[in-house]
This record gives sequence, C-alpha cells and structure tokens, in this order.
Amino acid sequence: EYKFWRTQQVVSFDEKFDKEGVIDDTKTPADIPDKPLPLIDGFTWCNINPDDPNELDDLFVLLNENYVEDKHSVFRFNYKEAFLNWALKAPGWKIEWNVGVRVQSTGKLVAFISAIPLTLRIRDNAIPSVEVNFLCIHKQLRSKRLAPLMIMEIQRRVNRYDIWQALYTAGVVLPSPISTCRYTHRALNWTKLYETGFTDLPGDRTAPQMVAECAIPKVTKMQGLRPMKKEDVPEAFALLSKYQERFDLAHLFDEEEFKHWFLGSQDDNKVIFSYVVEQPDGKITDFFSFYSLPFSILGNAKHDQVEIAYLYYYATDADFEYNDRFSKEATEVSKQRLTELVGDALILAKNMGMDVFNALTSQENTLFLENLKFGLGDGLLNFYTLNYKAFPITGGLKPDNTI
Ligand code: YNC
Ligand code: MG
Repeated sequence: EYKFWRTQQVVSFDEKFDKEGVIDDTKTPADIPDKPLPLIDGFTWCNINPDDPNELDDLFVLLNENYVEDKHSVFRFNYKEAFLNWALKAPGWKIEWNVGVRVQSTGKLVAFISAIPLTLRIRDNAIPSVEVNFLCIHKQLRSKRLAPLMIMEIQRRVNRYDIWQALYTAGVVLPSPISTCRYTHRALNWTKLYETGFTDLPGDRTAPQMVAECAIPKVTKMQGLRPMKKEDVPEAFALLSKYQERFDLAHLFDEEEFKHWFLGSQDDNKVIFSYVVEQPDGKITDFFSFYSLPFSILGNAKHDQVEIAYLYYYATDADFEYNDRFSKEATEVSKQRLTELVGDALILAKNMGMDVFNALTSQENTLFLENLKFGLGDGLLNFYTLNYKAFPITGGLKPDNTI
C-alpha cells in the first residue's frame, strides 16, 4: 500500500503532529542531480512548449484520449488548446516544467505532468510552491510505475529552482489530504443533461417538472454588473486579495497573476469569464469568474460534448464593514450578496450555451449552493501539499462529506 507515497515527504494517514510547517528543509539546489532520471527503455523525456502549436496539439491529443474520466467512462475532460495555454502559461511558467514522455521510435507523446509556480498561503505562512497538474499516462502504459517516476522527475526539475513545496489535487485518496471538497452541479440545460446521462430523473419527478425547476431567468439582476476590463484590474485585485484573507488555504496572487488568471492569456479569450459590479460612484464592490471546461461524451448518438462552466474565484465587500465577519449578521449579508452574484453567473453561463454550472464546496460556496439549486455530485476533490505538514483546512463540508 502506497509503496511510492510512503517514501515521499507527505504526512501518513495515522501521523500525529503538533506543529505546521516544512517537513525537510535540509536540501539546496546543488544537492539535486542536474540530469533527468533514467527512463524505461524505448522512451525519452521531452519538454512541451505550449507556444509551439504542434507540441500543444500532441498534448491535447494525449489528454483528450487518456485524461480523467467519470467512473462509468462516459465522460472525459476535454481540455482544449486555449485552455491549456491559459493553464500552463501562468506568470513564471517554465518550459522544463511541462514534462513529457515520448516513444523513442515514433515520437508519440504518451505521458505528461506539469508544474506552475505560485505562492501558497496556509494560514499565516506564505510558501513559495508549485502547483502540479495534468498528470496523464497513456492507457496502454498504465500500472507500470511510470507515475512515480514522472513525479520524481518533475520534483527534481522544480527543486533545481530552489522550490521545495507543492500543492496538488486528485480525486484519488493518497496520504494525506489537507482538505476535501465535493463537486456540486447546477443544471442549466436539464434536457440535454438527461439525454447524455449526466443527470438522472429523480423518482418523484417528471421531466417537464425538472425542466421547470431548473429554469433560469434571461436577464441578470445586479445593477452595475459587467465584464471585467483591463482597467479594473488594480481595484478588482485589491478586492479579491482582501476577501481571500478569510480563508486558511489560498493562492496569494500578485497583480500580474491576477491579470493572467482572470483576463486570460489570449485576446479571443473563450476560457475564463470575469465580471465586476461597479457602483454608480465607480467603486467595484463585487467580482466573480468562471471558466469553461467541457466534457467529451463517449459513444452518445445525439451529443458529443457537455458544456460545463466552473465557478472560479469571487469576492464581495458585503461583510467588510463588520468587525466580526463570522457573526450571524455578517454571514447573512454575505449570503444574500453571494446568492445574487452567483445567481447572475448562472444566467450569464446559460446565455453562453453552458449546460451545467459546477462548483466545489470550497470558499464560501456553502452559503449559496442550496438556494441556487446546486445538487451534490458524487465526485470528491482532495487537496495535498508535498513537503509541508498542515492541519486540516476546514472547508464547507461536514464530516460525512455533505454540506
Ligand atoms: C495521482 N492522481 O497511488 P503508490 S491529478 C498522485 N496523483 O503510488 P503507476 C497518483 N499519485 O500508491 P498509473 C495518482 N494516481 O504505490 C495514482 N498515483 O504509492 C500513484 N489516469 O503508478 C499511485 N490524472 O504509473 C501509486 O499508475 C502510483 O499507470 C502508481 O498512472 C497514474 O494531475 C495516472 O487521473 C494517474 O493517467 C497517471 O492512471 C493514470 O495508473 C492516468 O503504476 C487518468 O501512482 C488521468 C488522471 C491525475 C490527475 C493530477 C495531480 C498529480 C499530482 C502528482 C503529485 C505531485 C507531487 C509534487 C511534485 C513536485 C514537487 C515539488 C517540489
Ligand atoms: Mg505506469
């Protein structure tokens, strides 16, 4: 059990500790080999340059055919090129942190793992880290212990830059999650979700009843709501930074990162959608964002894709004037504003042609999920840190993983 993970700088399931912090701080880049780890015969390491259309396409094909699926293998994440460009080219990205494995004879890309830099905040500690994502091995190369090798190789390449901590998320349980969230889903196009098998018909309802229950107004409600522009960045960035102080686990954005993550990396951005609420006096009081990440549908005659919007970051100043943000009154004010905000996000997403709106139970989402008719999904997302011991980050989930 966990033959590989037991050897890594992670907390084991039964481990007790009374201090948060770095597990091993004894190494320097000079201690780290400057040559790649030996790879299985017939395969070779490569870097994937997202600015090279051919290399990006190789990655697209690998992920499109082999990345994360639902448990019945009906849906698979469909990360498009534009999405990968956005996700991989965060400020400070490095080509050698896009680690690929190719078949030596044919050049076919058969495995990938990526890292991007970020400053992680866990409670009061700012930790220079990377976020590791897109670990993917071709279906025909599974269960050959290639994943541990890829993880060790990317770790080597990150350590060479004097970074020793990482954040990563996975559906699978590994030693040991610092937080666990559940996916929730708000149907926007119930009929299509039903036809694709994404959604079941509850036993006590008819299809027309479900369509009526999931109906969404056509026009947004908040006065002053509009797409975020470049000029809004300093103010929206300050708003988000202040709002995020309430969380124990956060990505500490700088302004450049904020711009990247919320305005996108391309002019014809069709991946990330950000909005602000501007008051008549010009002040920005609210911000929200969602991104588009469709599912491919495998073997459905009528539909080949579910259009999915994911709630991303948001912020509101609704409770800023309260001395105690966690008081009943402050919570109620936040709850109302966030319900209006995300309610409008649903309308915008529906008008864009999204079929479902997904949200995790993270941030302050549990304040509005039920009112806005999000239903609990069966997927969990576990958050992990490498080489950093952290006490559990309490999110919106009860111990039985409900909200
Ligand atoms: C996973 N998702 O437990 P033990 S999420 C981490 N994350 O090790 P093999 C995973 N480890 O138990 P396969 C993992 N899934 O013996 C499996 N493992 O200790 C562990 N799926 O390796 C597993 N993408 O090569 C076991 O397994 C060992 O051939 C077995 O490959 C696994 O991106 C995988 O779900 C996931 O493509 C690549 O199944 C493959 O099955 C696949 O025999 C579909 O591996 C796609 C998929 C995962 C998405 C993600 C986050 C990855 C985080 C990796 C950890 C990063 C640590 C930090 C490094 C940098 C540090 C610095 C500083
Ligand atoms: Mg393998």
